[in-house]
Amino acid sequence: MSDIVIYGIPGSPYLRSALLGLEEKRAPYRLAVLSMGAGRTEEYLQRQPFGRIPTMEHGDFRLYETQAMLRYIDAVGTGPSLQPKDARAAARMNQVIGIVDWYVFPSITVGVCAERLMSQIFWGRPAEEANVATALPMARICVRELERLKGSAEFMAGDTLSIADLMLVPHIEFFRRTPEGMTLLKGTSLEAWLTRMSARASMHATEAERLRMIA
Ligand SMILES: N[C@@H](CCC(=O)N[C@@H](CS)C(=O)NCC(=O)O)C(=O)O
Repeated sequence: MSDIVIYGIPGSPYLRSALLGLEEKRAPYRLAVLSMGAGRTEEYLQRQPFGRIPTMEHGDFRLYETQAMLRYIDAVGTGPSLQPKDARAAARMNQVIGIVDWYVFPSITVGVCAERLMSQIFWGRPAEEANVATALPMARICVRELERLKGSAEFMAGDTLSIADLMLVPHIEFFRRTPEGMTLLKGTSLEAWLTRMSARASMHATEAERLRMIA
């Protein structure tokens, strides 16, 4: 079987999640770097009709939606499983994945991180304070709830690394680079989890600057 190809733009948290899965599973892959705006081209919309990043190709099989990619990578790759067998841990993993897609991404990533860290690149303007202020209440709930769900476990869904960690960590890593994220995460067990996650080889291998250099 050919290598997995992932299409995306370095710096995208969802792209990083997919790459983290490939690195953790030590699956051979190639990153096809897209330019800014490529997600809107006819060619890309054939791959992902919603214009979102990343997408995946494995031989003649094409896939989008990051959590689906991670489940596929887990199934075809070798190494320890990224999905708990225990029913409750698996449900917790799925719950965290849902929280990332529905609450973390719009509030933490779009509302705070994109405004604070990317507004010039994305929109050619400084951060819009009103957007940050609107996003913060939801961001606060995300941090509080993710902490509660993790409890004293080492990972988001128990004692072993799972897709929940890989989906969440790029967003939280991004968040800690903002003043709001630094304040909200300070001293929490989520911050300690982020520090542990950041020490993993997969996190180093998927740093945006590194990906850009390799590309
Ligand atoms: N549900 C999608 C979300 C992907 C997503 O929203 N990616 C962002 C980049 S991190 C994106 O493509 N943004 C472009 C846009 O909003 O137009 C997935 O899991 O892959």
